[in-house]
Amino acid sequence: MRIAVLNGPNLNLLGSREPAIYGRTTLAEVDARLSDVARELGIDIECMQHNGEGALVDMVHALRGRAHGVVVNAGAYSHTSLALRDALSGIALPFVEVHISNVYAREPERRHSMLASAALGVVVGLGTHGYELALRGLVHELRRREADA
Ligand code: CA2
Repeated sequence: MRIAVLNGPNLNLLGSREPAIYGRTTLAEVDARLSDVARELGIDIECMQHNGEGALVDMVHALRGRAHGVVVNAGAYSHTSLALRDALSGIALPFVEVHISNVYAREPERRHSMLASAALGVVVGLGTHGYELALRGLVHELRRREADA
């Protein structure tokens, strides 16, 4: 089983700025932790980050036939990008949306997600640990589906 982990704009800055909101863990540390969890679960993961909306759409398209599911923190594009939702829906892979911060406790414009209605699930406000929870939840669900098939 292969899971893709996609991060969107500015998440490359994790750990360096705004620690009160996003914590002190870097994206490289998040990716390293997810690799350990993937090994424990016996799956393959690939972690990617891009700042551009079109590049993220291209990355999603490239997952078709290569991945079984996606963990995605699309950053600010989560709130705006119909294109990204179309891409995720288009490849028809289950995905879990992650937000490090509790977007519902922040500015009103962060309270709506373009992706959530198409997601298998959403993990919000649990810091960078949310990526691990999303990965474990996604793999659990994919294995349940495999067992039912
Ligand atoms: O809470 C999240 O994970 C967000 O997806 C993060 C996005 C924000 O636009 C969403 O509303 C919620 C922002 C990512 C920017 O990350 C930074 C990290 C450190 C310093 C500056 C930005």
